[in-house]
Order: sequence, then C-alpha cells, then structure tokens
Amino acid sequence: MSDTKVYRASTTAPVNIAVVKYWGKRDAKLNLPTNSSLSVTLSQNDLRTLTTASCSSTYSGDDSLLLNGEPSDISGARTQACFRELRARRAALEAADASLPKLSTLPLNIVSENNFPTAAGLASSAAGFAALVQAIANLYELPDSPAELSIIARQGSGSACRSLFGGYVAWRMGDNKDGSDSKADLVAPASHWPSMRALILVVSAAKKGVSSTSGMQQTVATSGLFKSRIETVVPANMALMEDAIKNRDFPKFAEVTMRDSNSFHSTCADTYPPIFYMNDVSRAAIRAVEAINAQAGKTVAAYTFDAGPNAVIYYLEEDAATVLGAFAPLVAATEGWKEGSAATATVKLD
Ligand code: 2P0
Repeated sequence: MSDTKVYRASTTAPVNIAVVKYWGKRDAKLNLPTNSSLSVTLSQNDLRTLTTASCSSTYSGDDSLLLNGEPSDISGARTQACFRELRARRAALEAADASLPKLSTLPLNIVSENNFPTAAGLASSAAGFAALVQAIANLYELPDSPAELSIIARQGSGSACRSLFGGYVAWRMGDNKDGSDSKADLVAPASHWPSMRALILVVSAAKKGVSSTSGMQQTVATSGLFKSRIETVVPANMALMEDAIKNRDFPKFAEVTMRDSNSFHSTCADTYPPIFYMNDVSRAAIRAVEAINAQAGKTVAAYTFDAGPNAVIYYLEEDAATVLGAFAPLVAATEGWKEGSAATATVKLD
C-alpha cells in the first residue's frame, strides 16, 4: 500500500543583528565571505520567522514556498542549493536504514511567515533561510548539529548561518574552497549577558534600494577602503568584540559595534557609484546616542545600521530609562511596521 501520509515539522528562527558586519563575498555561488562576522541574536518573541515544512506523496508537482501568504519563487540557485543539500542528507539516512519512509523524493511544501517587514534591512533573509533549513532538517529528522546546518543556511543567505544559534554568534569565514569550514560558532549564549537589550528604530519599513547581494559585490569591485576593512579593521574588531563579550565589557562592546557600523557604511560610501543606506533620521539616531553617552558620562548605548536606514541600539537593562527616555522624541519621527504597533521594539535577548 502506498504511503499517503503528510509529514510535517515547524520551527521558528530569530533575527540576528551583526555587531561586526559581513560585507563582501570571495565566492558568490557558495556565499563564502571576505571576512568573519559576529552578531547578536534577538528574541524570538519579538522578531522571528515561523516556518512549516511538509512533504507527501499526495502533493502534486514541484516544491513550493508560501511566504507571508504569497507564492514565492524557489527556482533561485540559493534556495535550490538548500533543498538539494538537505535532500542529500535525508537520502543518505534512507540508504542506511530501509525502514525509514522515503521522504527525500517527495515534493516539499514550505509555509513561512515573518512578524516584521521583509527585506527592509531587518535581516529577514537571515531568519528566513535559517527557519527554512531548520524546518526541513526537523522534517527529515537529520542528526546534523546547528553548526553543520549553518553551512547549508549560509548557501541560502550568508547572514542566515548566524541565526541557527541564539546569543552571541560568530561566522568564521574559513579557508576551504568548498566552504566546509565557513560556518557559525557560538561565542556565548544569551544567558551569559542577560541584561543586554536592543531597541529597534524602524526609520522605514520600505524595501531597501540596493540589495545586500548586489551592494556588496559593487563594494568588492570598486572600493579602495574595502581592502583595509577586510585585512585590518575586521580582524581587529572580531578579536576585540569576542573579548568584550567574554568580559561583559559594555563600553568596549559599544565602541567596537559603532566603529564597525561606521566602517561598513564608509565602504558603502566609497563604492562607485556610492551606496547610501542611512538617511537623515539614521544620522539623528547616531547623534542621539552620542548625546546620551556624553550626558551619562559613560557609554550606555551603541548604534548599528545594516543595509537600510533602521537603527538598532544596544544597551543594558539598568540603563533602560536613560536610553529609552532619550529616544522618545526620535521615535515620533519614525514609522511603525504594522498597524497598532509602535515604531520601536525593545528586545530582550534570550
Ligand atoms: C550582516 N548584512 O553581517 C551584514 C551587515 C547587511 C549589512 O549580512 O547575499 O542578506 O544573502 O549572503 O546575508 C546582509 O547580507 O547577503 C548582511 P547574502 P545577506 O548582517
């Protein structure tokens, strides 16, 4: 009798916001980066992708993906690479154990939802590909560790490899040509530094003008500053950041975070033609952080910006009143991302 069962597994994956940024590929096909990077994973209660993967012999035709209720194109090489790698691992399990159902040959049906704006510089591709890979890995009951799965998620979107872990996560660039050592690595769990918080200032929920993928390719090809960033600035920032996290040294964490964001956006401005992700409200957020720190007489807040104008402000719980109070006027200048919600989210990192 043929098996008509629907096999199903769900998972959520969090957003991560880099404090040492990934920007540049040495191999565009495998998503191998020109530098290592390090991120802080935000709480799944606030920003996350929820994904369900299912497969069945009763599904007709091809694999499919429904993203936020809309059919989404999965023919791209990156999504196909993730499907192919996961199927190969399942097929190996099935070859070793004939009693396992033959899921690797069935069409996959993926349903995915973000609870935040997609492609607006809030790392939606990171949470999206991490959730896609983890959901299919769960469906296939793969024994692979998060670090091993991060190698697959990386091929979907580079930053996705860091969303396989919570807490403080490094993406080690690796040396190998095949990408087998370019993977995520847990620097510290969120519980190591439980008072860390993030304030997200949604300056604009619109889709970004220049995609990260094409923006970083233009930077690699045209920026002179980029060379010193990957050879000198980032290796130093990685070492300083890991020490700051290990020692729970907020002033150092903050300084490296802000310097690395500035360095990344400088290489964007040094790209020809230049790329500008920050706008006037973003720059006002930088000034606000400087004013908060000057008034406090110590560093209590750190800004960082990805490939969009939205600000992420890191601070510690004990400084919440100072930081959130100072940001109140600026919040009025930002737009919310979903009806009824404020323009900002304060995020606990669990
Ligand atoms: C990061 N960003 O480290 C940096 C900072 C944006 C600025 O990772 O081409 O969407 O899919 O590998 O991962 C955005 O790049 O690019 C990114 P692809 P991805 O978070």
